[in-house]
Amino acid sequence: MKNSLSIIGGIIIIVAVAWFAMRGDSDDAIVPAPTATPTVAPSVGGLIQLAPTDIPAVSPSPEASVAPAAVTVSIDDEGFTPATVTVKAGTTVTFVNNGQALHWPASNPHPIHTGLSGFDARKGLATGETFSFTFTKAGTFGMHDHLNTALVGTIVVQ
Ligand SMILES: [Cu+2]
Repeated sequence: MKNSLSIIGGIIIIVAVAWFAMRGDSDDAIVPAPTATPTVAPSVGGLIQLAPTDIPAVSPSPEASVAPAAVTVSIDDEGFTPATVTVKAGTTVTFVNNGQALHWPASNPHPIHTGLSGFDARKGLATGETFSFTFTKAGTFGMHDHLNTALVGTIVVQ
């Protein structure tokens, strides 16, 4: 009993001394401490310098893959090929008669052809003959063979 009391008393004394000592240390350390913690972050610069190795290879010019500004559409006795043509505004489309009969490509509606002003061959094309039209107005335009209205197609201008 006496031993345990003295042990407890010793512990209390040690703790008290330690607390007092630490308190004293911290009081003394308050002045120098702030100067030790500030600005420490220049190592980030090292990471930034690693970045150049990640630069990808030079990519091919996207302009190189732009669709040609001239497209040919065949009209024969079966119809338009292709029946649906998608072009960018400003594209000139040349219609060529690859059939035996006369073919007359024109804008819908038949027979007035007012869907797209100017898109009208104004005559039947003989075999091998062509009619060209430059599509400048964006939209979707129906077309047909004015001499055989069963032959139809679509021009999509983007
Ligand atoms: Cu017509």
